[in-house]
Amino acid sequence: MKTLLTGSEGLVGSTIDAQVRVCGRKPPLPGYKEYGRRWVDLRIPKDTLSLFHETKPTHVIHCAARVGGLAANINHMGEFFYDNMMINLNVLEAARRAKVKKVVSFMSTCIFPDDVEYPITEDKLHLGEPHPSNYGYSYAKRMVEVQSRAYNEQYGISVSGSDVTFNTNYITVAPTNIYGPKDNFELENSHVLPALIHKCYLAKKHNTPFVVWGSGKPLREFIYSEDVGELTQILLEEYGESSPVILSTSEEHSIRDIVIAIADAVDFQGHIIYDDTKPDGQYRKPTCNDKLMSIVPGYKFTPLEEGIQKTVDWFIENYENCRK
Ligand code: GFB
Repeated sequence: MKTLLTGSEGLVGSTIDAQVRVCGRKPPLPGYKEYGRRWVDLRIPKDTLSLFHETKPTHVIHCAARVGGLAANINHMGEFFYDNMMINLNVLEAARRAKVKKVVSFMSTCIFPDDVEYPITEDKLHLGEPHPSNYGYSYAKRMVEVQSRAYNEQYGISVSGSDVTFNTNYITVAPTNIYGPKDNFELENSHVLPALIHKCYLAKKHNTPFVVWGSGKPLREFIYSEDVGELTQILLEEYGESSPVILSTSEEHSIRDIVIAIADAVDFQGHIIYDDTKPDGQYRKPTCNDKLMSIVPGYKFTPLEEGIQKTVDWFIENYENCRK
């Protein structure tokens, strides 16, 4: 099994990279010809094809994407659509041409319809418009599920006489809000949890108020990056259906709950302000994780307080060099 990991520098990719042996980005792995590490622009078809031609993986964990929080999605709607469409089209087509058996591609729970009966389940993916704050990203990500399903249908199995060959078995996962060490902690364009950790750290350092966007009332489900890494490996090896799997704790927390947990973890005693000139975005997107739990019964998720403390400790320890 030779696994190519795309997006290995990102939050999920770097976590998985630390957890599993991957090829295609580290020279050399035992039993694998030396392959120099180079950054590949996966939006360019020929560069993506040559990456697969050179690394010849049997499996792909496809984490690479153009991602960002609420503000980034609102301000870069067209780029988020184009970049993610090109990355996904190129990676899956290059995988197919390189005869890759298994690909697991990442979507997200924010791409599900905004007006849908809750809780969100995998079968509701295409039952309506995504939230207006991130429809560019959402439609591009939904297409990776369509492309995976279409490839499995056309190329999945080939029969000649009595011989049956299993070819593409491409699956998709839809994690809820992922957080953890090695995230992007940039103040304007990152996701809520890392952005608030950075803001709380600066508020404590400069004795200024800790400013939170919106009302703090919206609800979110959070999953720790190391749990996503473990679950992805299990699904890569044990799950083979075309329909997606939601990766979620299915535990909702208000933004205010998160603010309090972060203030505790940073030991911030100062003033907290909710800036209602900033958007709340989607009010909630509660998910049902029954399908995931049927595949990994009894899986123990990292408790939110523990994950936040680990992330805060990592951020403070790596403040000089982390993405911020
Ligand atoms: O992670 P986030 O930016 O995006 O969270 P989504 C936005 C929520 O956090 C809104 C509140 O309710 C914001 O009002 N919030 C409060 C903040 N303070 C801040 C802050 O300083 N920064 C940010 N960013 N938010 C994401 C998608 O949607 O869902 C991702 O953008 C991904 O691509 C993820 O799919 C699952 O949670 O709204």
